[in-house]
Amino acid sequence: MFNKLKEKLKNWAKKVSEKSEVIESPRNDSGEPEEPEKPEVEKEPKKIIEKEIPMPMKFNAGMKKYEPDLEKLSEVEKLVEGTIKKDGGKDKPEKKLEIKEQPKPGAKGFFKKITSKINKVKISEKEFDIYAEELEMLLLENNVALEVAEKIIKELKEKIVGQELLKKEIEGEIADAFKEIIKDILIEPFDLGEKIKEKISDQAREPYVILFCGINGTGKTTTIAKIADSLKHQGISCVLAAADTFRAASIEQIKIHGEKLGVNVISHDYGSDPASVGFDAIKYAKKNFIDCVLIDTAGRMHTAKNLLKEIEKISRVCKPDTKIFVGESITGNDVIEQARSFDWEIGIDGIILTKADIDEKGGTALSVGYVTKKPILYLGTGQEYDAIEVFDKQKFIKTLGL
Ligand SMILES: Nc1nc2c(ncn2[C@@H]2O[C@H](COP(=O)(O)OP(=O)(O)O)[C@@H](O)[C@H]2O)c(=O)[nH]1
Ligand SMILES: [Mg+2]
Repeated sequence: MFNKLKEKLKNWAKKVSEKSEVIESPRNDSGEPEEPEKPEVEKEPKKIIEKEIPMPMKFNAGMKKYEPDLEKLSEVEKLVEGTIKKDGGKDKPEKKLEIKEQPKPGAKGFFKKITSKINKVKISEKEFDIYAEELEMLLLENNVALEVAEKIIKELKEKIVGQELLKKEIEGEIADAFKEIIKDILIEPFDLGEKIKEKISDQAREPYVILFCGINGTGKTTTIAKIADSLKHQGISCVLAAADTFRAASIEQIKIHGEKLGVNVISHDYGSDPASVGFDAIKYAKKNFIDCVLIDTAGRMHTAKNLLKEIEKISRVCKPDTKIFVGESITGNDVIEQARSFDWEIGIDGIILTKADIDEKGGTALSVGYVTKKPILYLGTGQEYDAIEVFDKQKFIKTLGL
């Protein structure tokens, strides 16, 4: 789920990090980059004899004392003859013995050498603009709406341009900036179950009515069945209104779900007025103390005027507490246009994005809420009844690998 966007954002941050020039290393008084200082050398350097001289001893484990090894002893004699003068052995070795200078750990120069390796980078505006173009392309390719892509880029620019960042941390800094921006873009969803419980705890005992709308095949009927199942698990009783009287087999489809779930379905004939099906379902719920009415509707093209008028009538007659737009996560910018049309016509309260399980991109989920200013309430993640997730901002951000 959403793997493409996740991968692209990660690659982009990595690229910016790798290509950023190091601008900050220790400088001298005239502002020139300082050469790393050579380590200080001790005045009286320690001399190290690099050539190993074999010990003329053999360990005699049984006797627990050392015995001279005569063969080795003569070897050592030859070696020493070639390196030390015979005048008492006081002179320094000449040829074969090498002297190595040892740096003094903890000295000032040694410390400076380490600090010069801590590279800081500063991304200039010009540099950012080059990367920004690429970022905009990858966001658009992954279904992020143009206005959301522009917002992300503008805010990212404010957050990282001109900042002095440690080179090794730049990728993480960019990811953190993305995280904050996306957190801001996503609208906090409300808890549908809580809203229903709030209303039904009222003395009046009116059922909570939810109207589902969206174009053909987006998953409205399947989603209604999933929600009914989820509400049942929360102790909330439901009745379904088969108000899609338009599409062949739609009434049978919702009846099959009702049977499987043990939930009643109110239906009329094909071609009858969908508003009156919704109205009857509400009447039934009131009479039978059912907590919630879920109204299915016919899929309609968001551009078809008469069908939009029809949903407006259902909404006017049934006065739903919540109107939910159901759209496919995979359709990108189209789904935003659909949501806008339904919002314009009836004023939606929330969004359910279905088929997130087969959406590799993820940009729709990132932008549909921001553009419509309506929260995503659930993500549909498959065809089974439990394949629905409450939309969680933190979880979404994590899914994007941020
Ligand atoms: N993969 C996947 N398929 C889904 C999801 N939701 C619905 N579908 C499938 O989408 C198709 C259309 O669903 P349906 O509920 O009839 O759509 P409607 O025309 O809007 O009522 C069906 O085959 C569903 O099983 C989902 O979240 N993931
Ligand atoms: Mg349907």
